[in-house]
Amino acid sequence: NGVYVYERRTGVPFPSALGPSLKLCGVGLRKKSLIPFISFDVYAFGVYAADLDIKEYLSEKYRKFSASKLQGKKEFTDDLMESDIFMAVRLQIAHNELSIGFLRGVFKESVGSRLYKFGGSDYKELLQRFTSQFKDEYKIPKGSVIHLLREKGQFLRTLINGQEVGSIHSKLLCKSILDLYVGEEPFDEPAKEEIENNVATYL
Ligand code: DAO
Ligand code: DAO
Repeated sequence: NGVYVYERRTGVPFPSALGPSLKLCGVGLRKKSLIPFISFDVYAFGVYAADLDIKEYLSEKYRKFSASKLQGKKEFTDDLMESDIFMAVRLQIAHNELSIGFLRGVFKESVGSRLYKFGGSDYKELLQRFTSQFKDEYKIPKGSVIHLLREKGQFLRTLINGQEVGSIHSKLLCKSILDLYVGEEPFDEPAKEEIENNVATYL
């Protein structure tokens, strides 16, 4: 509907809604450090969730709490990550010189650590399926937009500049991806707080 929220450090605009059901809950920045004190911006992100799904899955349990009580409540974010709520993360690449091979390595490390944290031993095959979606021939200059959709039934669907590159049915993978943004050690802590607050307004 033409309303945007801007990620303040990169100036990247995020539509306040995606399609008829996904509402923007928070925006943030994914950085990557190479050596201590030296880091660069990888992408700006926006986290979206279907407001009606939040109501359906979380209202009964959490409606009685104020937003400030829910802030930092691990059970609340765990339920958000595990319920069958339609969600999406929209990423906009903030850097011009990133090769797909380099990014694949970065994502392998982050997503791999979460798959291992939640899934234990047999995570390698799933990680391989996820990262092999990002083929060397894709071009992702600065400004490229990637959508990671957690669809009903726990499918993780990936779109690069509007083109679908794959869909993987795995609750563990969906949870692991969302954990990067709203879990215990998120990429951007203030963004996580903003997401928690906005999700609470849909209860
Ligand atoms: O930021 O470490 C991370 C995890 C990001 C999840 C995967 C994002 C997919 C981006 C694909 C771009 C390259 C083709
Ligand atoms: O801009 O890359 C793009 C394509 C738009 C993808 C956004 C996904 C929104 C999904 C909404 C579905 C509603 C049922």
